[in-house]
Amino acid sequence: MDCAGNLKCGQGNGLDDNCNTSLGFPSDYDCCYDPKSDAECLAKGSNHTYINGICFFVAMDLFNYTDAMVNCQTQFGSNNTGKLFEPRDRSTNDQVIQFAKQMILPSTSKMHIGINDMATEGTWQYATGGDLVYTNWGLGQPDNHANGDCGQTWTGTTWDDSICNQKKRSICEMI
Ligand SMILES: [Ca+2]
Ligand SMILES: [Ca+2]
Repeated sequence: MDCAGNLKCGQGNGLDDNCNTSLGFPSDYDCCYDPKSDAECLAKGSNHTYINGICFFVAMDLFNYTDAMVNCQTQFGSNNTGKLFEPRDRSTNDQVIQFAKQMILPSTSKMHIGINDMATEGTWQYATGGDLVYTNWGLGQPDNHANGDCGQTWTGTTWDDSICNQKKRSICEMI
């Protein structure tokens, strides 16, 4: 069953923990759509959106990268339930960044995202660990300009590497 979008396995959406066994809901829609989580996410405020089964938040306060990571951890109700946005597929990347850019002015402002090469120059990893499984670098990026080790949004839905100490808005993702 193709449950692309709004899928949360084992959380009352009609599928078991592995998303491969229907628990008896009458239709694919009922099976795959989780309005409870959607509503709960959107109810947290206008800076929130629910995309492909995950809640996202655009943090308007300006933080450096490290402080942005800490800020994201508490944005979804309790400690350590959030992280900087870690894009893992084109669909989610494009929708989340497009949403975030609608929330900010000017929309060309850059935002922190949860990728960096702080540990090893040139080896980009997610902020919570692991090699990137998808990339959407802008033209000529990453270029390590000014020893930039932290990912930020750029033109369209692309990414750029930039200076970690720059204070800017950020995109948070619920874990
Ligand atoms: Ca770098
Ligand atoms: Ca760059």
